[in-house]
Amino acid sequence: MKSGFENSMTSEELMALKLRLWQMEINEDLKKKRFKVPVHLGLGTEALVVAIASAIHSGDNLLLTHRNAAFNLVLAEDPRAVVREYDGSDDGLAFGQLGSMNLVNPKSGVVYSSSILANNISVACGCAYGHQISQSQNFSVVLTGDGAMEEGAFYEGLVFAKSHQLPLVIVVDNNDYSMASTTSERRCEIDLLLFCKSIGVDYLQLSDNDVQTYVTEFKGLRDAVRSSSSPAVVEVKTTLLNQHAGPTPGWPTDPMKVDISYGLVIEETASDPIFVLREKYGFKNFSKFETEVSSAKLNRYVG
Ligand SMILES: Cc1ncc(C[n+]2csc(CCOP(=O)(O)OP(=O)(O)O)c2C)c(N)n1
Ligand SMILES: [Mg+2]
Repeated sequence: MKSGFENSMTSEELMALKLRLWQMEINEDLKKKRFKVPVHLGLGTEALVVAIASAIHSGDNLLLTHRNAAFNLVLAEDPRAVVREYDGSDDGLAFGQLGSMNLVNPKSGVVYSSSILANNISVACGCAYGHQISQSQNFSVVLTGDGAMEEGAFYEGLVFAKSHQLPLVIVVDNNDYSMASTTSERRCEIDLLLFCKSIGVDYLQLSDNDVQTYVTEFKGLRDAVRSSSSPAVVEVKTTLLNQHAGPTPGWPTDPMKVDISYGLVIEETASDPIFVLREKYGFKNFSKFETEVSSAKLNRYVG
């Protein structure tokens, strides 16, 4: 819904725009088969990613999945170091040694990323246990997906975290897809609210793709988890606007089309957090912000 066309975006909203731009630039690189590693972009997850990045403090731990590109782009001191990592360059974020799916950046809080579904949840429990034992004021955030939550480690981790009252937030990025299958094609529904309730874990669902709402919620969650000394689950409904991995479109007749020359909005629905921003600020203001962030281009795309 339009809210009166404010004149300036918040820093987090501008960051979401930049993140969209960077991911679209990388998508153009992927179309040209630039990288030897498979990159899992998160077009459509910008609100979630920026909110988590803005909520974590120094000393907090962030544990990611194969779909870590957007997080690493936002959290790196220089997002170009992420691209250099995909190039396998020794001046990449991890000296060209980690590539994409396992990319970490401990300086920014990204202590672990795993391509093995749900294995990061067990590791996150260890991190949160560490905060508790050392009596630090930090917490840990672990990302998982609607596919990864089918793994046993998801349930074991949640029960362990609750049993030990760990300062841990488990974020389910629910895009309704695990590779090419939708949730209903592969399993029964899992009512996460009910499951969390059954073991006394707080549950929150986010779905409106509004960057600022997500920022407020994640910042509040950090305080809540720290003060209650109890884990929480956040299920975020997202729409992945790119293919599982690699370029979009992925083949000549692919119905999903992403092209940087069309501008930063990919889908004109509330499924696209960048469209939500355009609705909030109005077309004219949005075009101004789009121009403003173009100076932050990774400069790798030659049109
Ligand atoms: C234990 C394990 N099983 C299977 C795979 C193969 N695999 C890689 S990504 C993926 C889909 C994951 O879906 P989801 O957790 O929803 O994340 P999304 O890709 O949608 O972000 C699968 C099945 C794997 N990496 N690890
Ligand atoms: Mg998924």
